[in-house]
Amino acid sequence: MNFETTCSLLPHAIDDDRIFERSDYEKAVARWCPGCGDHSILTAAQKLLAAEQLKPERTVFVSGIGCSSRFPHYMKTYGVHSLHGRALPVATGVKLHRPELDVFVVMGDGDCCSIGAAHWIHAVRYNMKMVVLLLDNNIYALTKKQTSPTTPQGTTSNTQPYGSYLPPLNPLTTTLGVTNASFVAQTAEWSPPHLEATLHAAYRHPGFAFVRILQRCPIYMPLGFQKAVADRDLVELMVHESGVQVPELAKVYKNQRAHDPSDLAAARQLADDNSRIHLGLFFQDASRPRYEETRRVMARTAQEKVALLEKELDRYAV
Ligand SMILES: Cc1ncc(C[n+]2csc(CCOP(=O)(O)OP(=O)(O)O)c2C)c(N)n1
Ligand code: SF4
Ligand SMILES: [Mg+2]
Repeated sequence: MNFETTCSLLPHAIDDDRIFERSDYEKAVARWCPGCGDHSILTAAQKLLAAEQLKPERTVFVSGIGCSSRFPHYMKTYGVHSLHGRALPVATGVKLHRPELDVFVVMGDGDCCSIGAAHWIHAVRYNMKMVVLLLDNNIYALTKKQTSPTTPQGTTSNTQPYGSYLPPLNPLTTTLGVTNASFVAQTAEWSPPHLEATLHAAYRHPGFAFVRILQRCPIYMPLGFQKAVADRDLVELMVHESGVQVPELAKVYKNQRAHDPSDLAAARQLADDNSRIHLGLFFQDASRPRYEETRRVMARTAQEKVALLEKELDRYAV
C-alpha cells in the first residue's frame, strides 16, 4: 500500500486564501501509453477539482491495481494506491473516519467488476458520499490483455485465445439493480465536455455517485470504442432538465433521447438497451439514506480516545 503525502500538504502550509489552478493538482507525469483514454480522465478530474476549489489536503483519491489505478500518483492530493479490487473498502474506511474529506475512487473493469465485485455491490447499497469512477476499457490492460467481465463476447485475449465465450456483464444494469443505488451515469473519455459535466454532477450528488467511463486502450483493445468515436450515430445522448446538461453537444450527437433520471424502471430498461451507446445520467435520487449518517465514527480528541480505551480495559480487570 502506498500512502502518498507531500510537504505541501502539511497543515502548517494551509492558507485559506489560496486559489487553486488545475496545475496545482498535477503531480508526476502520467506513464500511460500515448492515446490512452486515462489521460483525458485525469485532465477532467484535475479540472473538476480546480472548478470546485477542492483543497488538496482535504481530497483523497483511492484506487485498486491496474493501469487506471495509477491515478492517485498523478494527483497532488492524498492518495491510496491500494490492492486489486479493494479500492472501495479502503474508501469506505476513509469516509467513515474522515467524513469531511472529499473521496474519489478510481477502478478498472477488472478491479470493480471482477475481483472487487462483492465490495462494489455493498458500497452501492451503503451509498456513502464519494465519486466512484469505473474506467472501463473492457480488458485487463495492466496484465496485458486478459478477458475481463466487460470484454465483448468473441474477443480474443491471452486468457481466451479462441474468443471470450460469455456475454459481458453490464456495470450499469448491475449497479441499477442494487437496493439504494442513488446515482448512475455513463460518459466517455473521448467527449471531454460530457465527461467534465458528468464529473461535476457526480461530485455535487450527496451520495455514492457511480460513473462508468468508456475508455479506449489503443494497445490491447485498438478497435474497442473506435467505431463509436468515428461514427456518432452509434451514440445516443440522454437529455433532461435534471440530467447531465451539455448544450454544446446538441449539434454533435443527433441521436437524443429524453430520459427522466428519477425514473428507475426506465433507467434499468435503457441501461439494458445495447442498440446504441447511451451517454448521460441514468438515475439519481438524492434522498436515499447514507451509511455514514448512521455509522459515523465520532470525532474525539486523543485524550478522549485514551480515556475510553482505559475504561474498556478496566472492564476486564481482575
Ligand atoms: C489479488 C490480485 N490478483 C491479481 C492481480 C493481477 N492484476 C493486476 S491488475 C489486474 C487487472 C487490471 O485490469 P483492470 O482492473 O481492468 O485495469 P486496467 O489495467 O485495465 O486499467 C490483475 C488481474 C493482482 N495484482 N492482485
Ligand atoms: S495498456 Fe492500455 S490502458 Fe494501459 S496505459 Fe496503455 S493504453 Fe492505457
Ligand atoms: Mg480494464
